[in-house]
Amino acid sequence: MPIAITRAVSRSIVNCELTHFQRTEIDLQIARQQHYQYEQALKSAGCEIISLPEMPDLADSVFVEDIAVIFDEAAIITNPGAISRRPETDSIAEVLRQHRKLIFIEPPATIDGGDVLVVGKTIYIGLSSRTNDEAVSQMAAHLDDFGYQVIGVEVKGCLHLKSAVTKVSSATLLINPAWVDKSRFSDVNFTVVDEDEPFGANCLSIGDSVIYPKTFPETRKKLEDFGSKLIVVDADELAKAEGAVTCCSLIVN
Ligand code: CIR
Repeated sequence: MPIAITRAVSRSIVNCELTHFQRTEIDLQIARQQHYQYEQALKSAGCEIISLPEMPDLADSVFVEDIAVIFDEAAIITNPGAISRRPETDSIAEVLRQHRKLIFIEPPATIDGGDVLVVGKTIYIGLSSRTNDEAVSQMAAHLDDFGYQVIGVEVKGCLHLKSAVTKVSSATLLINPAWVDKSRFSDVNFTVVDEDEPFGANCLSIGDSVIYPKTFPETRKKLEDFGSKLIVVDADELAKAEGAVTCCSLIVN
């Protein structure tokens, strides 16, 4: 059974980092209710949940995806691109140490897990405002031994690579081609987001389930064709903090 690591929404979420969004009011109670619903969705996708306690002073700590990248062979602990997020790494490392050998990304490399898309043995790394070329080099050096190929991909107009493209299944990517160049990905099929739903490219695929936000009904219709079990969640409140459904968990298979 896969394990999903989550962390409770911080009471300081209103002070979250924002890159492409204007700050709008975030209702903590609603954000926590929606996060609870997300954890239930992870359970119905077959995960056991490790729900970590709130970190009151770390505004973005609910977005655990950015702090690690987990492979069968090891877990990479990132050096997050936003300085405010670097204190999140110690406690995630402590949890993952029980499941995997740890590898640490070191400065001057910076990388957020939201910029890492693993498709089989190919690892696409978004070159975003959070993730730099040095991180691509360090990831390649660490992961080459395990047989992975690491490819840096330019991202524009959004926070992370996985704002622009995620996996619906092992062979199909859900993509917003305005933010990332489709031709950078090989041996995959694409489903393109509805043109009125640019933020709809982030889905979380676990086994034969796909967790997807309520907010993007037209793109959702396209996902229904895949025969995956679609689990629809309300994720609007944390979306105001520039977070989406992959961001709020780390999956240990
Ligand atoms: C940040 O800017 O770091 C947070 N406010 C949002 C992080 C979302 N994480 C993700 O897309 N993986």
